[in-house]
Amino acid sequence: MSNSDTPIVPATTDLAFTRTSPYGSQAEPTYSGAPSFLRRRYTKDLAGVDVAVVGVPFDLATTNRPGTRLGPRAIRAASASLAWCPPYAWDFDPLERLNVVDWGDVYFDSGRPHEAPDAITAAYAGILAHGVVPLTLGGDHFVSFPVLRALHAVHGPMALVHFDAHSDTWRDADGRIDHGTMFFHAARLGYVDPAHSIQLGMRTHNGETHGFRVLDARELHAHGVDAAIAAIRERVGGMKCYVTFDIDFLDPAYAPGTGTPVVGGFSTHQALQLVRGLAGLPIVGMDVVEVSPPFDTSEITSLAAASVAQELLAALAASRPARARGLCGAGTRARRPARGSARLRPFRAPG
Ligand SMILES: [Mn+2]
Repeated sequence: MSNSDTPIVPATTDLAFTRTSPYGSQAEPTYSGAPSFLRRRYTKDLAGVDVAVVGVPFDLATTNRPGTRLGPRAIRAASASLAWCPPYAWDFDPLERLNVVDWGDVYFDSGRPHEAPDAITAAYAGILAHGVVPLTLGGDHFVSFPVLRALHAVHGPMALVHFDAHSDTWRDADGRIDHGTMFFHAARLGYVDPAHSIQLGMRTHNGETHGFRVLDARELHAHGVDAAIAAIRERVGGMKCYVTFDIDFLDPAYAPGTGTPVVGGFSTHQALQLVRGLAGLPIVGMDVVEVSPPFDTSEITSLAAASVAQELLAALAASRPARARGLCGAGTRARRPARGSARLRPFRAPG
């Protein structure tokens, strides 16, 4: 807290319904109130909105442990502890630059699982008609497929930036609903352009890359975060891109609550650094998937997912112009940034 004249006093509760401005970070008791993502307004009204947070509680495509249908709710709950101040590394509050709302969850009939993909795509088509960037909370990783299908109808082929322990490009028959094959289908159908796409963190075998650049776990561990960021930015170029973050990119020590954990992964610190490196890319959609709360411990995984999602918002906001500061409640400490700046707070060594 740098606003020494502003005490950390919760002004109200249920900001999901009671907030008076769509902008800014505002304190609310972490343990109470309606748990919208980052305490944003809970609404289906997307007029003037920049980013719609959308839950897709679908976990019928998982090949191992289920439970990610409970992911959106858990990520929202964990995000309550992040909502009172901007993400630490940045010199601005992304929520002062972006009008972000929580749209709630996509509905589908769990008794008709094969209809779910079309239901998800149809819901996103309606959301995208308002010109928003969707930030999806999964759900298992299959949900990226119906979301990409809706985005492709608006934006055409996209670059995919994919963090995961798994490539999810294993060959598969048309129409199968599987959380390990949807990027094979997405490439085959032209939703994503492998020549501009990059997959990071893989540590499971797949003999085929289908033209994707695969920066696997060994290469990422060996050459580090900065080299990976350079590789991402070179690969994407100026193409519109979709960022998908499977929480199992993280090592199980940092994300135990997931369906198909694989050891030898990455820390939350490394993940946040990588996401910061996406600042300025032309992101048209993003997701954080595969959080399975029944396998989580102490909300480690859902907090990691909420933090990655918050950092994705900052990466998107970094290239947006600063707007005049709105009403900021207790807990806001961001300084007004220069127009269009994308600055990280400088690091100063102690002493
Ligand atoms: Mn995975």
